[in-house]
Order: sequence, then structure tokens, then C-alpha cells
Amino acid sequence: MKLYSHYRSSAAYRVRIALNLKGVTAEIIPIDLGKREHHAPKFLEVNPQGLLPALDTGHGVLTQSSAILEWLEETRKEPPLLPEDAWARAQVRAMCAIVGSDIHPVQNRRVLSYLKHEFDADQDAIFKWARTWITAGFDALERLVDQAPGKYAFGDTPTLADIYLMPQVYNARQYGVDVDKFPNIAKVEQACASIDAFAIAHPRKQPDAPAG
Ligand SMILES: N[C@@H](CCC(=O)N[C@@H](CS)C(=O)NCC(=O)O)C(=O)O
Repeated sequence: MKLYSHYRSSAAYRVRIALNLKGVTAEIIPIDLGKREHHAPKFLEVNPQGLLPALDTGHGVLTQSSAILEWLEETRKEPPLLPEDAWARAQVRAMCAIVGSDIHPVQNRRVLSYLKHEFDADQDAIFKWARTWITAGFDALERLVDQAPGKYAFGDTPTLADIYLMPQVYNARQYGVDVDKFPNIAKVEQACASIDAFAIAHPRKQPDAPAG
């Protein structure tokens, strides 16, 4: 398999974690967002939406991290990344949606770039925008994690909720969110960081990450 990825892409980071947890090897194909390689015709043939990640499975290309994660979960049963119980699964999916539907889309690169170029927003304003929506989502997630069982976001083994949360925590720091103000989220981060599958998916560990 081949994963089209950028070290700082949090949606690609989700997929990197899941591939590692499921023991699936994928060659990383770096796409440089800074050089706008995601808008190049060659990449648009891979993903017409011009977004990362894209996973070439050998049978075709999958896009949208949520679809890729669900496909991995359905085709590789171990370890399960969703609880067995339908009610618990809905709780995990709700946590994923807070990140995937409510936080990330309004703080991803193209939205921030639009604010800069169409509304003359400076870096302070852009960072404030990102922090606002990340904090709104984290306020809710903090309470949900507190109410949930176990040492991870939901339960005693990593689930999709952790796979969404960890990259979002990374993004949060990039924009100056004080993650320590969310002690339950910070605890989950610590628990996940000690698992190899999470650690080697980290942006700093990626082949296209800048040295140092
Ligand atoms: N909903 C999509 C979001 C994909 C997305 O926004 N990816 C970002 C990187 S995390 C991207 O490619 N951004 C390029 C841009 O915004 O121009 C998914 O989960 O795959």
C-alpha cells in the first residue's frame, strides 16, 4: 500500500496511527502542502479533491480519513478500534465527529489560507480563529473523556477516538492552545504516546519532516 501523506497533515496522521495499530505496512509518499503539490495535476489524479490523505490499497485509491479508517476497521479485525457494544460505538464516533467534523474542517490549511488571502487576517487573528474552534471542541471532549471509562479516550484500549484526538492535540499546540488546561485530554495523550503505533506516526518521525 501507499499512503499519500504530509508530516503535518493531521488527517494523514490519523491514518498513519491506524495502519500501525492494525500492523499494515504502507509506503509513505510525501506530498508537500507548502509547495502546493496537492494541487498538481498528478496528485489530483490520485485524489480529485486535492486533500491528504489518500491510500492506494493496490486495488484502488481511498480518500477521506474517516472512510479509510472505517475500511481498515472492517477489513482488519484486530485489534478492534471500535467497542463491541453499539451504544459505546456511538460514543466513540461522537468523539471522532467532534474532531473530524467540527474542529478540523474550520482550522485546516485551506480555510486558514482563505482567511489570510480573502480577509487580510494576520497570523494573530488566524491563530486566534484556530484556537477558538479547537478550544470549543476540546471543552466538550474534556467532559466526554471524563465521563468515559478507561485510560484512553474511551475504554482501556485505543479506539478511533484516540486516533482522532492525538493529531488534533498536535494541531492544538501548533496554534498555541494550552493543552494542560484539559487534564483528561492530556492524560489520554500521555497514554497514547507510550504506544509505538502512535509514537512512530508522529509528525516528527515522518520521512518528510524537517531535520532537527
Ligand atoms: N475530511 C478530510 C480532510 C482532509 C484535509 O483537510 N486534509 C488536509 C491536511 S490535514 C489537506 O490536505 N489540506 C490541504 C489544504 O487545506 O489545502 C479527511 O478527513 O481526509
